[in-house]
Amino acid sequence: MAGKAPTSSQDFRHALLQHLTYTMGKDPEHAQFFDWRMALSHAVRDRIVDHWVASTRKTYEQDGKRVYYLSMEFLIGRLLEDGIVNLGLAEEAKEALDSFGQDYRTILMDEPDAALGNGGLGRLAACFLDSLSTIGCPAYGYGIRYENGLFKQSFVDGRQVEAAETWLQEPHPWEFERPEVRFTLGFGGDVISENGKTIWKPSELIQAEAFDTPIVGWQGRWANTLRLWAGRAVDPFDLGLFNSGDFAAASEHEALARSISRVLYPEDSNEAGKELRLKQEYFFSAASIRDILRRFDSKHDDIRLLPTKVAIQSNDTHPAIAGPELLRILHDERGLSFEEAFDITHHCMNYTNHTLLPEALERWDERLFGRLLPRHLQIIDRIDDAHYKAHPHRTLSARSDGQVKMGELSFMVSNRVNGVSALHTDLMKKTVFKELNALHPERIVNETNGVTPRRWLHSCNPKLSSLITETIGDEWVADLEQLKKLEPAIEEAGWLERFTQVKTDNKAALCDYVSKAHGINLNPEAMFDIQIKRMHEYKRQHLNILETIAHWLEIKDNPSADWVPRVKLFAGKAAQGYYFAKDIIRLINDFAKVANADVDTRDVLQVVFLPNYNVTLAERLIPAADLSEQISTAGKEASGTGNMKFALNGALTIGTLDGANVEIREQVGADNFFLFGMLADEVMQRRMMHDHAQQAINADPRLARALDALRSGRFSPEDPGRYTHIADNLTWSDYFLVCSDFTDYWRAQREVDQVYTEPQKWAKMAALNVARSGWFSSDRTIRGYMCDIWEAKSLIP
Ligand code: Z57
Repeated sequence: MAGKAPTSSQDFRHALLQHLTYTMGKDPEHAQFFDWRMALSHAVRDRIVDHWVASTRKTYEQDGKRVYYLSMEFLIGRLLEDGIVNLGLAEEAKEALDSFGQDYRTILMDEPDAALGNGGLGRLAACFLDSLSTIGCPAYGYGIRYENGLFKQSFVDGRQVEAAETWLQEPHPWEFERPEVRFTLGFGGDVISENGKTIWKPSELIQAEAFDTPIVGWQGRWANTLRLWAGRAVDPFDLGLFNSGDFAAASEHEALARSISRVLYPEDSNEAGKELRLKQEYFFSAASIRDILRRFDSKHDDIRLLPTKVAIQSNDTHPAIAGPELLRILHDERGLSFEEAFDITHHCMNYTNHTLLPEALERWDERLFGRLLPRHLQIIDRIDDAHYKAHPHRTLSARSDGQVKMGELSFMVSNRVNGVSALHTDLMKKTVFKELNALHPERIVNETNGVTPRRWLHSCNPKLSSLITETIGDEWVADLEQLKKLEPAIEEAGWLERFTQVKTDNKAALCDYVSKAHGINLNPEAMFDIQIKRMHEYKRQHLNILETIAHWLEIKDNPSADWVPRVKLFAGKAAQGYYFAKDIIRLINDFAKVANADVDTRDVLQVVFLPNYNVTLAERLIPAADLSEQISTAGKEASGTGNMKFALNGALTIGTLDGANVEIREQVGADNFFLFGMLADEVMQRRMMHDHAQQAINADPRLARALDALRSGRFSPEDPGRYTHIADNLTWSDYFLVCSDFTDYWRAQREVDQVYTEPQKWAKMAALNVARSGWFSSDRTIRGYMCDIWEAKSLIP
């Protein structure tokens, strides 16, 4: 691949100074962190652009099949370190900054996270972008350029408080505005018939403007584009109104148009159901479809070839309207028959399902849908009719009970539908898509999720990365299965000690950070037990805290016994309106306050809920973890990806047989995994028992005592009734079976304690987790999509 020759550190220093001077207009004497970060970003960006231009040129020349990954979320985090690491510029950058008396890490950490996502689904999209570029698959990510990303979380008296996130307030060096790439899109209006043709006449128009971010892969061999759409007014400013003195009304169009890309909906595994959300979905799907067709048309004049050049992946149902939109353009605007338009659409579209939770499956009221997208509603009916004709015995449809069902719709228009772990795919076939799967048994495939080893090991855990590279060479970074080669080394004299030292150092670094950022001194000798993920009842942070409370009570019974010291760390955001989840946060904070002040227990138990969980915080926490909490109710977590990051960084998992935990346990070995809890089918059985919670409580005095402690008000003396409703919920309803799994969770936790007292054994188990986690690379996942779903090829020779 062409591109600039490898740079010497002198060259890099020069580039940095050039940008500081001519891009930022600053003298080194007066430059702030921000100026240095921008100068460094531009110096790195220049090198990325060389690869990017070369890749784009090659994609056009070869005209291979392109992959289009449509996603409402891309949780990409910081990009500067990513670019530096992927291009191998770390040494040069450090030296260059050093020579100006600037601290490299401080500059890197000055960058705000691009938090254009909520959690797993958005982070998966970001890992996929990294892997697509590393593999050299020609691909575009398409999404929305939210002006405000995921809200910032802080705690006031232990309660979550949300504030707007403003990542674009400072200039963002990674994007290229493309004012020439604009599409006008419509909403509302009527559908009319004109000499046999159906025409949609929208009543409201809006423009989508493209912003491109280059995504460079490992060692710069390839770079793809993340194209994000921003809302713009067709007619931004009304001079007449302005001159008549109505200044606000004069800019109203622009304000309204911009509102479409203003905020990221903060729901995760939960439906938003708002009109603006549906508008966002159509806005970015329709703009992307136009862009895809424009690119195709520039080279081809036979639209029937579209499926040989275009594979579209819908990340969940959020972009599902892309299907009917493509169909509409082919049929209404380009004059293909409905059947042919459907056939072409069907061969381009694919859909990934990420949840079986009924409350997360998108459904739109047909009146709302018909008001915004009248023609699409008709097209959905025709898809339903066609499907019914082909399968007269089918009972479900994309539109029924006054709703448009985006899951069914996505299934019907897609060539492939995939789940995100083996268990999840299996359950998809047995539950939500049972009937559709029987009609189309070849359609559902599994692609177990993965994570990028560049960010989630090499970059976030440099010490472990160095140890691995010293042991087996550096090819593992782009070929993670090579971690297997560590297994013989684990047996060699001294290796496990070095491995343990890395963890110790990482824990010390985390202690340092927590002390500086939050004034809390953690015990670095303790086991670091971490649960970090979105707050949700199915993820059962309350199971964790309940067990912690029970354990604390036991320690208090006998403070001088030989307890295994633990630091329990939590982090995660709750959706603004999810009050139960917010109360669990508050409970953890309230309990932490009591426990951390307790002289009887504080040497062996500390509890901390770190605010504002984001990608950057995950990068600090995961390398320092001893124990990874993956304790969802079996059958509820589609996959999980944090679970993979922990195992890859040498944490042991305590977990249920849910999502990808099943495959992690298979890979690392049952002996190296702390399993507990009911299986997915046992969960379904148990829930039918009307008094499952009371039975569990009656059988386990520790559980009963922990619930009593909640009810006693001792964690909120100023408001003793604060947590009664949580205890009541668990006692009388407990949909997620916290009580029923408590006893076995307790047992597994004591086993964890036991093993932790044998450092050699623990270290070996942890090292085996690293050595056997190679399969969880998102490179493996993307190769699976390329082969089973997209029929796409790498363009790296
Ligand atoms: C989301 O982050 C996930 C599923 C959803 O339906 C929505 Br909406 C958001 C998550 C799953 O909960 C995880 O189990 C999974 O690992 C992740 O998507 C990526 O597949």
